[in-house]
Amino acid sequence: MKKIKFLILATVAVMLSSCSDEFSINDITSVEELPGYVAFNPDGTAVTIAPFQVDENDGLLEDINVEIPTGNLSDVTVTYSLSGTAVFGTDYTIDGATASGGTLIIEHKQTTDPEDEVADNEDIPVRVLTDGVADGEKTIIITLVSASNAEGDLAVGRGGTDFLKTATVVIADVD
Ligand SMILES: [Ca+2]
Repeated sequence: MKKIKFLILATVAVMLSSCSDEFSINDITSVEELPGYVAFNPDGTAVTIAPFQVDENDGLLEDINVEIPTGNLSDVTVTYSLSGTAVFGTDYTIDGATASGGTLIIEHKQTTDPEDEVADNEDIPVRVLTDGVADGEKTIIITLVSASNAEGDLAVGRGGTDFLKTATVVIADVD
């Protein structure tokens, strides 16, 4: 029994020493150099996001979330474009945006705050409007265009791809 314990201890000791041999200060540097990106926040690990189905009288939508899964070292400004059949100002509004698009600030989370354990993220505050006219279904297409912070530019879409780069809101008519 003692021999087995010794063997286990010896194995652990060898593993620990080999770990420390492989560690280098470059590993820390490479963490900071991970390519950051900004993307729409899907359920779980999905790489696509289902269209948001809403009614035109739903008011402010609270599910259109943009995240930085890789974390950020300072506030990130995200620009997005707007398209689709819904008319800005008539069918919907977004604070701080115009018909062509807007910006979003994802604030750097303070790690000293225990509430801030989730990935850094922010909602795009889309508010749908009812118009009193039976005018059918309309869509808003929100596309992430660019993102940057004090450290430089970040990619948009998951890993800089087209995945999670666009979100669609389908507005059902209630008139
Ligand atoms: Ca309507």
